[in-house]
Amino acid sequence: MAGDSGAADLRRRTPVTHCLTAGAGAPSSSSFAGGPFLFDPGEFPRPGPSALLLADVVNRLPHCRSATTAAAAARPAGLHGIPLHPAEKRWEIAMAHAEAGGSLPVPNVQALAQTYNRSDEQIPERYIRVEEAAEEVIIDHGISSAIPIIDVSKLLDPHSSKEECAKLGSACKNWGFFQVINHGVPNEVISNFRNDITEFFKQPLESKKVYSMIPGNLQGYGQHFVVSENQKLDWADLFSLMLRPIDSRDMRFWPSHPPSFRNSIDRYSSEAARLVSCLLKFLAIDMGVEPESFLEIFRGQPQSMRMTYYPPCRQADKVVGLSPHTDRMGLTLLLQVNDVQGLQIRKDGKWITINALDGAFIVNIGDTLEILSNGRYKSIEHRAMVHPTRERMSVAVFHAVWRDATVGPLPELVKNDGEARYSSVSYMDFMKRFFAAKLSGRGHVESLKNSLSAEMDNA
Ligand SMILES: O=C(O)CCC(=O)C(=O)O
Repeated sequence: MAGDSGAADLRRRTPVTHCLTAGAGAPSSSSFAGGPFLFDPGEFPRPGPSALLLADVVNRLPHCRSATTAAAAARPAGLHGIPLHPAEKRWEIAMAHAEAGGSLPVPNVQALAQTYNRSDEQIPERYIRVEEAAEEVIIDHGISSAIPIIDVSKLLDPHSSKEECAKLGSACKNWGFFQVINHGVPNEVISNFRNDITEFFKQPLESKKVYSMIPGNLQGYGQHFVVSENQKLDWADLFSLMLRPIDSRDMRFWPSHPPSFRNSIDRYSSEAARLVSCLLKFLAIDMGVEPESFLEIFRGQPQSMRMTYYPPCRQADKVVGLSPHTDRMGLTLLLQVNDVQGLQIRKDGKWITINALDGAFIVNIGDTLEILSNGRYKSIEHRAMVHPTRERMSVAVFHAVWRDATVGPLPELVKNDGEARYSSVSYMDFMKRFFAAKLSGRGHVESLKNSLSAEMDNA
């Protein structure tokens, strides 16, 4: 297990009071995406004047696009190929998170559910989403089972590889979602991880609150994507962690209970990264691009995870567990933690329920991969719904391109297609756009399409 076993307690001992944007002096705050960005100087030692300039620049957000360029010019040489000092690397990672934004604080949903599920009182208005919850859903099991199932052992077998790879490509083009079986991730890794997640959420609220998100930081227990006081809210609590590269891990947020949790997260993370690399290699083959150079875009295998806890809701027909969204990353590996179904994907304008197969992972294409593929693969809108009497848990592990990558169509594909169907932006700009908006269906990826059309119209 990577990491310091006592580090979770550090957070309780070391108050997080130092403000990154304040320069080297006393704590202060600056407003960014709904809150000050606070950080712990002990965890992220200040590397030097160039990074201070970068911090200063972030203080001037929302002009962050040009600011990032200015900061890049002033940054340590590591970005241009010369290795960074570890402190500088951690600083950069902290900056990436800060720039990605934060969320307005909202009530804990598990606690709300305990109160409202026991009374006849209507749940708070901000959670009532009757129209959305009533949108047409196809529950027919025939259609659900039509979601492609990809057999990884067949991908790896020379006799069946070509055929299974074509099936994989077709799944990404027509569905953007598929399930993988015979994936080689040991059962024991999955079941330990599931047990520990279940144990974690079972704890009293006070024990979980130790890991609450810090404003402006995306890790920990709380909520994402709440950008306005009037916004409707999801019936779920989230817990997010950065998993890879290893030095992006902030052990303050890694739960120390149950005691095996850190180890089970670490093992699951390695297995997920291995499986996703394998799938990416076959996607490169399907697209006709060089696998090695395609995998380079995912250098260091940046990986984050979101565990979502959906409490039961007496008025389940009036709430949404997780708003319709697409994933911004490359590939997502989703594991349903218990046997309560709730994932729905939008196909041809209708919601379709997905029945997660026992022992399988659900994999989906994210916005980045849709763009890299120049629109061959589809990042599909999905949402999660809530059960009236049973809790539901899921864990999504997101795999991103490395943070200095450009998110844009692969040149080989543009050449082939005769046009780039999306704008190219730096990964940092891409992240800022994503977090600046609340979860909004395909809005994020469509905006990149539209900006290209607008550029062309203005040309
Ligand atoms: O809970 C689910 O099934 C979906 C989770 C999800 O889409 C996410 O975490 O992004």
